[in-house]
Amino acid sequence: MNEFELKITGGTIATSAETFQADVAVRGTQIVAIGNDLGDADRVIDASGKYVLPGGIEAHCHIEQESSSGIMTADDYYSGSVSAAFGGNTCIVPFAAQHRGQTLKDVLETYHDRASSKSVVDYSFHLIVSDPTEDVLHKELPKAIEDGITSFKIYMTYDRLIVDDEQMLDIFAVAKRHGALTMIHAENNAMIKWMSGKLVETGHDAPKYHALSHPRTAESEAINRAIALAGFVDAPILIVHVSTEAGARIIAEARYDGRKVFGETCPQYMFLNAEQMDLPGMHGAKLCCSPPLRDRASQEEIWRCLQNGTFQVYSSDHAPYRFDETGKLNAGPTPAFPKIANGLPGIELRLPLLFSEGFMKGRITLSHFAALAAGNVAAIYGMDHRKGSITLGRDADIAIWDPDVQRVVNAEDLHDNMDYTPYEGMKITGWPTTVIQRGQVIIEDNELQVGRGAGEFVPRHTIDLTAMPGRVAPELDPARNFGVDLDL
Ligand code: DUC
Ligand code: ZN
Ligand code: ZN
Repeated sequence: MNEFELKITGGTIATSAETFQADVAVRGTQIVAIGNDLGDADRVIDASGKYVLPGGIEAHCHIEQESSSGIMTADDYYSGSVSAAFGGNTCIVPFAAQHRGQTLKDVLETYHDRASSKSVVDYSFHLIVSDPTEDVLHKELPKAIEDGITSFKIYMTYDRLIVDDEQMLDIFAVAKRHGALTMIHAENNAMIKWMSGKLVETGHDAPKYHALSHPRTAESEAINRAIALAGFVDAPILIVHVSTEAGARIIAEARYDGRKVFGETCPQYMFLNAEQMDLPGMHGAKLCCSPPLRDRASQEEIWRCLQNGTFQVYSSDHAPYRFDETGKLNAGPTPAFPKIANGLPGIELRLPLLFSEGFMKGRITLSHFAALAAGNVAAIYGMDHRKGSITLGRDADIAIWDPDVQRVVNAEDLHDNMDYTPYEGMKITGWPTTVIQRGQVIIEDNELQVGRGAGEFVPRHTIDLTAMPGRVAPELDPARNFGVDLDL
């Protein structure tokens, strides 16, 4: 009997912290040795000339989720997770969405059912909270956190999802008390409605006007407000899908001031721009997402904020709606832009795009790539006891990247259930050719090697804020408020 079940030899390993040459050995589901001259293994994978990186964790994706207007995403947990795996991911954290009137218990049961029999990669969920009743706040959220769902998303826009400032404070207080992280879709609802109304009234209702209807200031105003509200109770937040430099700057300043704020951006804000929405007929609908695409200058600014660490998280925001009546054109063949389903696919290309344009072109280091692919997300979302690094004792979740593979993006080659990709025709250098999850090869020779349901639910730990001490507002601090303890 050999000492190890699997050994990966000759590759260059990268973690968020370092890049080095070594072999990696796996026993059972875990990484048990890293070094040279390791013992024999049942199976040896030669990774000479390749990069041995942590399996990606896709922490922002919408899979088998009904939108607030009832449209189901094109991907279920099978196609979504298969597509994620082919793109070098071994774990996904999609949303379990509460629509008003639903209990979180029912929502979570539904999503556990959807995922457990289909997902080929490991998974957790972020809850979307749209109805923060007393029960939700004080019973259901604490229970969900106890069960390992330690993050939830709230919306500052969309009539059926929006929470007001007071509700945000309620949610932040619960998150802080129980060790959870609140993700925020930060856009000013009134500005979007006002602009959309004016544009449609004046006959500007083609898809490309979607980009104008979500002004940059709508994002920066909402980010500023979210940070002020969360900062008041000293709760940790993560601003998702940031699309503007102004928004990024507010996050960077808040972090400098000691606020517990994280930032996320997405490939669409780095690789696409609103000019590309100026297409005949309804084709611009393929690029309608919120926040919207911006201009070319903004693409460069978002790259800079990724390079300088303002964004710790880089996610696809995979929200797959096909270009047909099941998705983008759900409201009819020629809907005005406010009725077009919002979102872009990208779960399979998130990492290849960043590897090719970021690492291969010298914009980020391999370690920074590993951090953005997996390490940062694992630490921020409470999975780093198992995921996110090539480290002894962690799950053997590994993607082997071949820098010599060249591909031209073609929707037909992707494994999601979409009929287009916004990245069609882009040239990509480097691809994850072998993907390993908990020691089992799941992608090899361009083929899926496991069946439905090979993924497992990963309970997450509470949010570690050791390095983000922060402070509550003086009005909430018994040392400075006449001794009032509100016991938040
Ligand atoms: N927000 C998201 O996070 N994804 C898709 C659409 C949206 O508004
Ligand atoms: Zn959002
Ligand atoms: Zn999203």
